[in-house]
Amino acid sequence: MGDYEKLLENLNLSREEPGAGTGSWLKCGGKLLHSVSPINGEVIGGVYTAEGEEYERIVSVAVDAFKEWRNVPAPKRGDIVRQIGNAMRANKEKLGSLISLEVGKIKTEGDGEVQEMIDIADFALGQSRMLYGKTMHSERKKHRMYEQWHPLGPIGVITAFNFPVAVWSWNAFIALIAGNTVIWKPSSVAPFSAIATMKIVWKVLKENGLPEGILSLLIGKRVDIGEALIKDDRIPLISATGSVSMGLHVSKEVAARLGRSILELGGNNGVIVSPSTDLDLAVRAIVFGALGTAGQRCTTIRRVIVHKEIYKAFVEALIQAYNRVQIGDPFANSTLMGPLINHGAVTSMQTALKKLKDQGGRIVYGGEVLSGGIYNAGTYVKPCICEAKADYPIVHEETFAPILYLIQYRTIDEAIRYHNEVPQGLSSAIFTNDIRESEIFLSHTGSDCGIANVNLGTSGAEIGGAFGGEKKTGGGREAGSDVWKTYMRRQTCTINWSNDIPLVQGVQFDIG
Ligand code: UN1
Repeated sequence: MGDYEKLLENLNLSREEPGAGTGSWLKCGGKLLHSVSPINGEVIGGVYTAEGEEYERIVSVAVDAFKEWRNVPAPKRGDIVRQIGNAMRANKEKLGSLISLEVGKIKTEGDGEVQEMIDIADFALGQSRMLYGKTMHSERKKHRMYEQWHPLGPIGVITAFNFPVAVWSWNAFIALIAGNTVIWKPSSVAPFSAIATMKIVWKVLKENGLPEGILSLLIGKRVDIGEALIKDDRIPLISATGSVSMGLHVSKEVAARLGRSILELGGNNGVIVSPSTDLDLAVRAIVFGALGTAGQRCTTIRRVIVHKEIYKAFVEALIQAYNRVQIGDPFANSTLMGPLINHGAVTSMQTALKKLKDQGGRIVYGGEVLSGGIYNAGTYVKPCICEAKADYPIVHEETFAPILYLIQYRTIDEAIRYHNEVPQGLSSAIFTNDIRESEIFLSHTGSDCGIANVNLGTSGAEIGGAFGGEKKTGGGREAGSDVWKTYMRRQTCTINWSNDIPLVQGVQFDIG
């Protein structure tokens, strides 16, 4: 896993860092939070957590900064994001390594996560010149009507461990070009990735003579800091990524103050494998979809609904492919799957497998916790392939681990019914060479997810589209397309340039 002390040094990180700041660091009164690498269980360093006093300071500085930042013309805001993207380019290798070290994803995925930040920075730069509003023809003579988009305010972004920095950037860079300031509460499992990112972006903001509070960081306990953030009336929008139970709580609290929220919660993504498919292509895509990030993406493939006719051939090909996947040090070139995030994740994988067996399912490959050498960290598992029925309760749950449930089907209608039967609705795919099946899948009676793909897996979405899903996934959308609108305040304007006051809807109100 290389010389990580050197890595920290190259990213200007010390072994102990404060966990809150607005452009410079605050002295934090809270406990020291240790960041532990899942690769070998070693402590990377400690972060002092924020408490109430630091929280107040962060929010008030972000509120003040908003008043200045909203006056910077949108294309100029885009230029700042362009410079941030370039700073990410310059730091891609180092930051990618830190992400791999802290959350255990393989190095190419760690670097890929930084690339995702660069991509959204480029997108946001273009979007900064395209915050278009519509014009309408007024029904009244000599009146003009149009809509415009204004900045919203300081926004709160809560992110999960599995994409410790990219998901922040989808939100932050779009929020920035929209004229908002951003307060980020990252996962407490990946604080160093967040701190390193802040150090890179603050440098750019400082070089441009911008005030503090445009991009802030707040690492602290969910019970105090997280709760304060979601309940705070000064923060008109909260964007949160994480579990369904977390999302339910956030949405209730934000709705209770009539705030706006963007929720990107659990996925339980299914793919349908039709008899017409190119089996080799399907298997290759499914292995990446199921085992990329060790099955810890919200877009991970968890269910494969396979036609009965090709089931046997599919399972054999899949097992052969799983056998070729090397599990181990995420920094080794040959490794395709690193560790799970921590022992808790290993335990919940084992619990899910026990439930599967109790409910009548069968493990056909893997599932065990690995030991010996690097595996002694206790975070490495053999990925698991299981036979299941679509209606098992465990199949309807999202377990954040490399467990793949195989379900057989006979007709395309049955396959789609199985597919849509789970409470979550993030991402989906069909592997088919039959154009009618693919159109059924993409139609309004087909997949009920926010993302629907043909002949590729459910994960690895590009930033250019809107990212998010339906049902218990929360309904939020982040990243590309016209998602920027959620981060802005729409205003409809009517201008009367006549000498009369004509009223609409036939209302007469003549005061003589
Ligand atoms: C997540 O797991 O929360 O589509 C985000 C993907 C990545 C993002 C995943 N681009 O798999």
